[in-house]
Amino acid sequence: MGKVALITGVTGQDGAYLAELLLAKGYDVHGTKRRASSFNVGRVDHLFKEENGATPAFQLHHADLTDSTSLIRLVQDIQPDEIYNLAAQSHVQVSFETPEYTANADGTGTLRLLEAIRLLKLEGKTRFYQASTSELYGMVRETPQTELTPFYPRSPYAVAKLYGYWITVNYREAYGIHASNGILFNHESPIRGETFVTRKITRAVAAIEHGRLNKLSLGNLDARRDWGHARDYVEGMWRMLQQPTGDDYVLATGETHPVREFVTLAFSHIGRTIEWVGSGTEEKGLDARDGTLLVDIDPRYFRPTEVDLLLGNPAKAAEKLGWKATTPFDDLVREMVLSDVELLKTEPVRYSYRD
Ligand code: NDP
Ligand code: GDR
Repeated sequence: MGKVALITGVTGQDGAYLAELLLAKGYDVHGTKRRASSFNVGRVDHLFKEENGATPAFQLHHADLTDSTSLIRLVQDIQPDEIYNLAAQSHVQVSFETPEYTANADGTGTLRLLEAIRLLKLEGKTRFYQASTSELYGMVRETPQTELTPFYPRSPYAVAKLYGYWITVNYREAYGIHASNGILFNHESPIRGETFVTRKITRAVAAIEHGRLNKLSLGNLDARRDWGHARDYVEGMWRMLQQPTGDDYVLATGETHPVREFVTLAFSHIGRTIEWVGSGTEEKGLDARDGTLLVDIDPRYFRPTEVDLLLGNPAKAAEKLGWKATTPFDDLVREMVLSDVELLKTEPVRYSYRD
């Protein structure tokens, strides 16, 4: 019998990559989806297979992290060997607008899953992965950031994730659950959510290339992030749960780049060179050839409190898990731009290349 995994948030970026990885390893994979008024399983559609009457290796179930009963019932039915808790209201800026919901889903939601393991007496069987985040570091205290760097969250999202982090540690220590936190730095891909800055940039660059958009509007160009590829990071999640005991690990590339650099590089892949002029909210990115305005600043996208600099040290994951990020920054940006240029050839025109 192969192993059985439950992935909450399987319809998101990481869920899709992780499901693919686990299916390739012979797991039976169960994922959660939320009821929505439109089709929302596009990222995992290709994982469904006709099984000629046999139980499919990939199955979806309705559940919500804010609904204990749905989680308990699911864990009871599935009896998973591994739970990957990836579900979350994952957008930092949106968390300032929906702080209570974010706390409920991202903070208390983690507790609900851990309690399901405990109530069902699965402490000795079910291993647990919590999607923790470099946003926990928030205000810069030291760089590069390690598992020992103190946390100072700077958004309702990060504060909710702080609860998720510590309740995972607590259930490991109190009840002996094999529970691990992956403190993951930003990771991106061609299926990254369209409102995170990298994908917003690559979609806008593609839209400009196809003549569908004139300019890209962004917020803070000075923020620096340690950006890796999601495919590498889901491998790290799996490796954490294969260890003899639960623990906490940073997954990062060990390189940091400002948003401005991502933009410049992305435009270079459609043959446009950006010349940056002005500063602060007056900064603009012009086409170096003819001065066309390609990038401007919209204060709407600034956050009430910002995380200025993220740079991770993945030495522990390298030593204990044999893990390392394998995708160079340049390759990541190129892959995302080329994918969006291709996608927008056939995507119906959308007027919302912003946000
Ligand atoms: P996405 O936003 O792409 O996916 C989030 C998933 O959670 C989606 O499947 C979403 O469903 C689901 N979800 C949201 N709210 C609920 C809820 N209340 N109940 C059940 N499901 C819910 O995120 P990523 O794949 O990028 O990230 C995965 C996890 O890792 C998240 O927890 C995120 O906070 C964390 N993380 C991500 C990093 C990154 O750089 N990507 C870095 C560090 C941590 P739907 O599709 O219906 O919206
Ligand atoms: P982040 O990702 O907040 O790091 O959280 P995001 O891509 O949203 O922002 C990165 C940085 O870019 C700046 N920025 C903008 N961001 C967005 N979304 N839109 C803009 O127009 C824009 N302009 C500038 C932001 O201010 C920020 O500094 C992601 C999420 O995946 C979290 O779930 C995860 O925990 C962390 O990464 C690690």
